[in-house]
Amino acid sequence: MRIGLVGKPNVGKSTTFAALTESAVEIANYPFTTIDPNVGVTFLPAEASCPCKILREKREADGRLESASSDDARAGSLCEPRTGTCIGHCRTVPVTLVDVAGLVPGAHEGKGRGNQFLNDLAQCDALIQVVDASGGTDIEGNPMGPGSCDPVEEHTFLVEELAMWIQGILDTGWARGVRRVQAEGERGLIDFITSQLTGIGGSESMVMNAISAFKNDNENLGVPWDWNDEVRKSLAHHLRRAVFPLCVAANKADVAEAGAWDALAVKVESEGGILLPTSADSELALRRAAKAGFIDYPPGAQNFSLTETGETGLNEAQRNGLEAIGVRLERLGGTGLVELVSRIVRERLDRIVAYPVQDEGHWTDGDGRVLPDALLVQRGATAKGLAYAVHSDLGDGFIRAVDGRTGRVIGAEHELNDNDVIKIVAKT
Ligand SMILES: Nc1nc2c(ncn2[C@@H]2O[C@H](COP(=O)(O)OP(=O)(O)O)[C@@H](O)[C@H]2O)c(=O)[nH]1
Ligand SMILES: [Mg+2]
Repeated sequence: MRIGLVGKPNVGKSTTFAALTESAVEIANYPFTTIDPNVGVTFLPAEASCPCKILREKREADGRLESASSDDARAGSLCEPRTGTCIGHCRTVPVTLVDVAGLVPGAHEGKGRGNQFLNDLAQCDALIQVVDASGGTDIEGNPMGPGSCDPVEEHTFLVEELAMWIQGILDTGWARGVRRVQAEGERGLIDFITSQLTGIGGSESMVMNAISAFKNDNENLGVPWDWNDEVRKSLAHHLRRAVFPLCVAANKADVAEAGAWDALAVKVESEGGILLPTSADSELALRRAAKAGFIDYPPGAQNFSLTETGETGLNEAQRNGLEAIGVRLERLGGTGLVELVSRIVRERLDRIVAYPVQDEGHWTDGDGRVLPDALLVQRGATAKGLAYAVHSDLGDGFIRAVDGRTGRVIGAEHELNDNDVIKIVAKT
């Protein structure tokens, strides 16, 4: 699962990236955080309580465990996550973020750092466009003073750039595509487009969805060999929406005027996206204060509280700074960042969380580690699909699975539910 941060310069992409990945790097020491400075891992709170809550309830009921003491740093959690954390049964799951710099006019033709930009983009499952909701910078990112630039224009520019990129990929083989349509009809069209787009993450089902939306949008289409540039551009837009769902962080919301992002929200939502107002620099300041031990600020929280260390250790200026951020949070309902990424994962990418284990009774791995992994899988994924997500050998050797909650044996095609605990039995 990989989400790209895109947008013109100076809108807050790197701030968003630093805020969302920094603490993660610290907590998990995740190996690929260091491979590339613009790729990192963020940890999102799972929607449902970690199944370790059930383990604790069972053990307490059996008299094998005292209830958690009020000074328990894990607030009752019993699991042992290999990555991320679990406090108070709030489990976090890893999502890779990429700071995709280099959007300039002509990026789709490789202008500027365009080629790097396109390579980074190609591997993403979804995109977040960070826009300057305060309208304080021009299209090249030069500071202009609030309200001097239109966020809708910023968004239109990006979606055009993306559509031109995809159209370029389609057009490269268009004559060949047309011959396939002449020989095989609609099937040929789907196969041709899918083969053109697999390199950037396009699948057959994405292409089919895009084509059907494209047909709904364009009456009297005629045959593909008659589709002019404008029609192919419309197709490219639909393909882009399917392959790269785009949501918007209306950033610098803290300094934007009320209503500054309303027009853009309408546009983004009409294209199937989500827009939330965000304040990346507030999130960054809060993560840093939390890391220093001054505040309690769990991921995704809408507010924070001073710790004892904070009460005694903060100087006047720091205290005032945090107070000012508190006022912003109140107005905006949080910094918006974790909520935006979480909603993209759940609603746009339709992911649920599954907990693979080796021991279906104790919910442990081979080393006795309790609920070591929380994996994001597509809603509708099967038990065998989960096996493949863990390891291809486990998928290839799949025999059956066991539902850890009920103890029932389930087959390869059994569809998983959110928060399932699953043991996979495979030939080795
Ligand atoms: N007021 C305000 N400024 C922000 C916010 N996020 C980022 N900035 C500032 O915007 C400028 C550009 O940020 P940066 O992350 O480097 O933008 P990038 O070029 O898109 O990566 C920096 O001065 C940030 O401190 C925000 O939420 N509110
Ligand atoms: Mg940057």
